[in-house]
Amino acid sequence: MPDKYYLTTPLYYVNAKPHIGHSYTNIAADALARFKRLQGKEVLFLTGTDEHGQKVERASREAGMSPGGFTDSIVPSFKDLWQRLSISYDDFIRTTEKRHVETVKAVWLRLHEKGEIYKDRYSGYYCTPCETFWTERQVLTEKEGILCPDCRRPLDQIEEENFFFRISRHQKWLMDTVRSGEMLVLPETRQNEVLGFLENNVLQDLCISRPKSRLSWGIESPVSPEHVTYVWFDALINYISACGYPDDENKFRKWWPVDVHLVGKDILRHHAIYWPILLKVLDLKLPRMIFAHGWWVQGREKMSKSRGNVVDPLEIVGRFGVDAYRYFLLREIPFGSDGVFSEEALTQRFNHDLANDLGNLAHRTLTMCEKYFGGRVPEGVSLDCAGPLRREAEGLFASLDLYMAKLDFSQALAEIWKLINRANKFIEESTPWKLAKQADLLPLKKVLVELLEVLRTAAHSLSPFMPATAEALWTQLGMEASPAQTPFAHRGWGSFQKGGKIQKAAPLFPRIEK
Ligand code: ME8
Repeated sequence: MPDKYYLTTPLYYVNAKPHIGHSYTNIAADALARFKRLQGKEVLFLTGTDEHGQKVERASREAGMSPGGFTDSIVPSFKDLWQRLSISYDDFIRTTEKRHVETVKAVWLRLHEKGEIYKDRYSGYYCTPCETFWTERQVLTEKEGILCPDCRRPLDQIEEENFFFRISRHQKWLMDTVRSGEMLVLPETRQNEVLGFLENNVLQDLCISRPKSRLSWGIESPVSPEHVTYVWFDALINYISACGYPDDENKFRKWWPVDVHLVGKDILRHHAIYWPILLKVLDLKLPRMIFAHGWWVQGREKMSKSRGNVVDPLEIVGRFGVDAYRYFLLREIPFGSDGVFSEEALTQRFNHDLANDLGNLAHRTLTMCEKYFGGRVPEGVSLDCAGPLRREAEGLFASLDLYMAKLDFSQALAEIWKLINRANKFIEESTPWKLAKQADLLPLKKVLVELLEVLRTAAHSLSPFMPATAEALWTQLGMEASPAQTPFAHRGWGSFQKGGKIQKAAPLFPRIEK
């Protein structure tokens, strides 16, 4: 198994500030990156911003700013949000950076040398919110006018001289590649969508430029100074420019191919069709996996900046806390499905899962340590007196490996909660308050140590998902180091054999009264 793990998020458009949808992909990517680090992998977690194109140019004009000044003013709102949400990215790439611009130009030249591009007249439609070209055959003709088949917003009709990338002849190869699983497209519904698209459409060569007379905010083509690069063609290349293509061969060899591209289902086609074809033509390896997750919706519409129906993550985090927000997004819906964001559902998860299940287990266990043993971990309980929870606690890591390999964050969290709830039940069954009245305290000690071991396992396994909570719980247990620095290989049952001192603090999740 390779020791490196390279994962990416989309590069977000900077036409407006980030919303819940963007935070969703980055929180999922962060949980995965942290999980892989705990598995002992060296991780490159890449995120960033997509700064060129008509949509950003238009937004900058509306803001009365130059495109460069405008993008510089928006990028910090992404970086600040990622910091607030504990997103542990290793690299943040902006498509306006020199390292990226040079790679895009190198790709243009390579395609030109190989005879893979040609100039022709483009006659069709363009959707600025989606930054997508549409042909006459693909658009929706409704009484409101000619609409984008993806977002149902009005299209611009365009007629311009552009460069095209020959992709049509790769259709059969791509279908075979997707079918064989050589490039995994997940979940399965999305794989079927890609295959369905390829079966039902003749792949048209991809337009990769815009005339400068129409759009100046883009990377100039080294093949034609009258053209800039089409924003999608520009943006996709970030995944190789960030890891050194083409000049830093060592870096590129180390990280490429990417292990997973995390994207929303809205941009599946760009990643699962155009991108692998470009890689093939450049003689580069394909992504190992593309995972297209679902959408957070409001009413029946996708939450999006241009529809103006977005929820501000900072506002929610201000009231519920970062980890509750992370937990909710990852637990509430399976990663491939759509979900409705509601504060009622978040409050319910907060009170039920976090305050009652996890919070109470920690609070009750630590209170009993204080009450019966003066805040110390009871001593004299040997490791081999395995109680009923040990097997489940140790088995948890294997289940997590299994579910995280499928990016099933929700089920991974459900497995952790199975252990937490099993431990809560164990308290009821073993009635420690009665055991405390017996002359022989060994049975009580065993129960408490067992519970502390479970809390340690919970903190350890929760650390990719809820890093601050895991740290706080770890500290309350009197543990040293940090869960994020303790590889999963050290599963650690028996950590409390030598006793120790707990540091009980305020409840982790005080209930929210409605
Ligand atoms: O498409 N629910 O950028 P973008 C879930 N720049 N996820 C959502 C979401 C929602 N309602 N709304 C957005 C672009 N997302 C291009 C990408 S990549 C080389 C270029 C997330 O700012 C989701 O990951 O429109 C989606 O794919 C992405 O944001 C789109 O971000």
